[in-house]
Order: sequence, then C-alpha cells, then structure tokens
Amino acid sequence: RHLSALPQDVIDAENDKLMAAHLYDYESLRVRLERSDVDIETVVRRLMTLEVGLPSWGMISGGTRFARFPMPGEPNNIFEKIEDCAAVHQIAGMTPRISLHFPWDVTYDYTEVRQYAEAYGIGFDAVNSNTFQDQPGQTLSYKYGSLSHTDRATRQQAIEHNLECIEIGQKLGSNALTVWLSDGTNFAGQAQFAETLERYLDSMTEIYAALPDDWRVFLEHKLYEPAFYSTVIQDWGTSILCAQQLGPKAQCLVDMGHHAPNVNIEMIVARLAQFGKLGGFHFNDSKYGDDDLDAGSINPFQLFLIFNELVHAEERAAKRGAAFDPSYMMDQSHNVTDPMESILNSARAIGGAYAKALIVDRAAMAAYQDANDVMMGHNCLRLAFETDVRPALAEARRRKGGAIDPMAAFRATGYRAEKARARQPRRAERGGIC
Ligand code: AOS
Ligand code: ZN
Ligand code: ZN
Ligand code: ZN
Repeated sequence: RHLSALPQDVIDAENDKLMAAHLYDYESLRVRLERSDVDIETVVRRLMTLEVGLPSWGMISGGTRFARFPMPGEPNNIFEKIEDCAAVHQIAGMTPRISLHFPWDVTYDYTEVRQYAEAYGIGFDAVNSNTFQDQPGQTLSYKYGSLSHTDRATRQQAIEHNLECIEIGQKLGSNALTVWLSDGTNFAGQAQFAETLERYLDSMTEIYAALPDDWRVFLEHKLYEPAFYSTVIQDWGTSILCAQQLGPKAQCLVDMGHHAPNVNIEMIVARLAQFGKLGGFHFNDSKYGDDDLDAGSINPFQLFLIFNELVHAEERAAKRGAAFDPSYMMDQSHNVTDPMESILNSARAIGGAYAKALIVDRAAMAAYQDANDVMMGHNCLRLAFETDVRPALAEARRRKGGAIDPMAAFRATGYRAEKARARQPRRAERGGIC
C-alpha cells in the first residue's frame, strides 16, 4: 500500500456516478471491436502496461523568454513535485516516474527524496543534465559551448556535471541519463562542424564509460534554439551516428518538437527502431517549433502514427526475440493551464494514440500493401484512428484505481485549491524556454 496524494474516496465516488454510462460505452466498444476480431480485454491489458515519465520541470507553470505566470498552489521543491506526480498517477494510472533535471532539482539528501517518492509509489525516470546555462558560482562559462567547447577545461567541467548526474541517478534508482546539448553557433564561420562534433564525441565517450551496466544514455537532438545557425546534435542522423559510435548503451531520444516543420517524425521513429537505436521520447505537441504544448493537442493524428510505428516495431522485435522498450517521457511547458490538468489530458492523448494503434488490423493492412491497394491500406489506419477508444482507456485507468473521467475527478478533489492554501507562493520570475 502506498500513500495517496489524493483522497481515493473522492475518485471512487466520481467513478460511481459515471459507472452505468461507462459500462454501457465499454460494452458498445467491445461489440464494435469484436466485429473486427479485436479483443477489448487484450487492448485494456496492454494499455495498463503503458508508462510515461513526467518532467519535474513540467510540474510548475512554464514560461517563455518573456514571462512566466506562476499559479497559486504550484510545487516549490522536489518533494511537492513528487507529490503532484503521485496525484496525477493516482488518477491516470500511467505516470509512475518523475524525470529529474540537474541542477534545477539539486537537493541535499537524495536518500530522503527516494524514500519520499517510494512511499507514494513513484520512481525515477532518466536524469537530465544541464550544460545550457551557467549556474551561480560556476567556474567556466557555457556561453560558447559545453561538451563541445574549444576549451578543454570547460569540456571537463561539463563532463563532470554529467558524471555527477549519473551518480545522483544511481542514488535515486534511475537507469538512464538524457543529454540534450544546446551547443551550436549563431554565425557561419563561428566554428568548424567536424571538429566540434569530434570534441563532443570525445566528451561523450568519457560519460559513456561511467555508465553503470544497466544504464542507457539518451542523445536528444534538436535542430535549433538556442543556437540559430547550427546545432551540434541537430537531427536524428547526427544522433544515430553518435549513438552508433558510442556503443550499445547509447540511443536516440525523439522530442516531438525538435524537428523542422513537416518532417515525417513517425518515419524517423521507424528508422531508429529498425536499427535498435530508439531510446525514448519526449512527448509534447507543436505548431511552429519546440512549442512544448500538450501531447495530442495540435496533431493527434501524428501521435497516432508514431504509436502505429511503435506497435509495429514491437511486433518486429518480438518476432526476432529482441527487446524493444523505449522510454516514454513527457516534455511539456504549461503556460496557461494547470500543469496537472495538462498532464492528465496529455496522458489521455498518449494512451488514446496507443489504444488506436493497438486496434489497427495489421494483417489486413499487410495484405492491402502487398496488393498495392492504396486506399484500403490507408483506411486500415484511418478507421482505427477514427474509433472512439475512450471507454477502453477509462477502463484501464479504473482497474488501476484511477478515474473514469480524469478531469472531473481531479477537480472534485479540490487538490490545487488546497495546495494554494498550504504551499508558499513562488515569486514571479523570468521563465526559461526548454
Ligand atoms: C530542450 O529543448 C529539450 O527539450 C530538453 O529536453 C530539455 O532538457 C528540457 O526541456 C528541460 O530543460
Ligand atoms: Zn525534450
Ligand atoms: Zn522543450
Ligand atoms: Zn525541447
């Protein structure tokens, strides 16, 4: 038994109100899926295995380079972030881990943090290093780069920070390090592409060597920002080349907002999976760039197509007896919504995309593809995408003690209002974009 962040009786009472309607909807979906030979129980069971890590930095109101508008009752420290994470997990049933970020989450006693999280049944996802800003008292500046800096001592400082992240991660029971590198240039002629990448690889080789046996390192690419002319790890091509050179523990991480407009992200997913280099995701959504909007809020079809590739890759791996377990995390910035509500909605979108991918008639699709029946092949995806899978998702949540209607249950608990009374307000500050 774990501590509950939310009163379970309130969630149960909300579920009681919706139960009759839920059973009716569930039965209709069961019958509908049965007609296409899909067993709803199998879908629900697989949905119950879906796990997505939450970003510690996404538990507070985000911001832009212009402003941040904090909300009353948001968490002030790592403990309060864990508590919010536990509350979300209690309702959604699919967010059992928090992904910490250093030095933002630096604290004095990681054993205490771990015990606190364990009491709530929360674990630790990949730890994230930060060499994209200077910290107070830092000896050498990252203004011109970190792991790829021209100066050896600055590179060393950035390496040591990553090594420290691994050490902290071990104390917490995490098993991966995510390295997003902001290094790059704003001007042609500012640096040499080849030598810069060489220096990055040398630095990463040292970090890689410090990884415990059961750890992975995720290389997170991003085409631009904060560097606007060139970025060292700018795309999945550079990312997979580096991951291949570093070794089997190095894999690529796909943040959905880190691509040029109109790039076929699901195809990148397929490519990385085919070569065993798909490490994980930062789920979010975007309209223009690295917008970090809620997953599924702009382009839910894209999210579905990504999960379609993931399910396919999982089946391909199973045929070869190979492991396939990309690490799913959210990386969102909640500027105008309650972060917990945004995360609940995002979890619903991610779970929904997975459910829809699970009901695709893959045998029929393969036959249509072989026969070059374009329209019918396409419709295998379209029909799955157009299916309302919410009852299956609600059932998966309910069986884990979560809510049939996440938003209604969360609001019924009055959690945020209660925290607004209990927690110290944060001061308004300039927000970073991340
Ligand atoms: C930055 O754009 C990336 O998405 C990173 O994942 C970053 O480390 C994270 O947003 C926290 O700053
Ligand atoms: Zn990210
Ligand atoms: Zn971001
Ligand atoms: Zn990003």
